[in-house]
Amino acid sequence: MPVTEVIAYIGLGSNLQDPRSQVSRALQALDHLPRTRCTARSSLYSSPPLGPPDQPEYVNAVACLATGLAAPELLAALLAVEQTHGRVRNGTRWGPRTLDLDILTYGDARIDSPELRIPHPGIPERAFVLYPLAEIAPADLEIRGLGLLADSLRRCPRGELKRLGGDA
Ligand code: A4P
Ligand code: MG
Repeated sequence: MPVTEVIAYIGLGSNLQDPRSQVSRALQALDHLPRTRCTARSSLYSSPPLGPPDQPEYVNAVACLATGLAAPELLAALLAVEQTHGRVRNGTRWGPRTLDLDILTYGDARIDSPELRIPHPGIPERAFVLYPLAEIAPADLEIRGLGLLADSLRRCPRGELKRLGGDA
């Protein structure tokens, strides 16, 4: 048994090969990571692509994990889940993908290496992260170096983000 568990929020995104199913299955996979429990899942959301516009809409969600994995171990486990979902990296930044799993926060850790940046720097301006995160996070969640989630949310219009019906 791990001595301490850390709360980590994970952003999920997909825009290829039945994105809804990719995200739903990935949410289940997160609950099966070693020394990890998924304690909350947001609804699924659809949003237009951030980045190159000539790609399909995304399905996004956020999950809350209680994990005994160290941050680099968690990243390795998430990359392995992406692989089982057929993720192919062709070098295009923000290009289409079957599954993307980002560590948004890991406790109150701040990590700044090329392999791992925590908190994820895109959080404050991404409606597809902020709104699902706010669905499952405490109202007063503070993100290290970025401030209160509630403040980011107020500054970020919902835009074309849509909550999808049905089960995650
Ligand atoms: N990496 C560094 N920090 C992290 C972190 N906190 N979590 C490294 C996960 N990975 C992290 O990622 C490249 C490397 O980032 C990883 O190997 C890891 O070591 P990648 O997934 O191959 O590249 P990427 O995702 O194309 O680039 P990037 O900059 O991570 O993009 P984002 O921020 O993940 O954004 N539009 C909509 N509507 N919805 C989306 O979900 N997602 C993206 C990707 C773009 N547009 C989108 C969406
Ligand atoms: Mg990514």
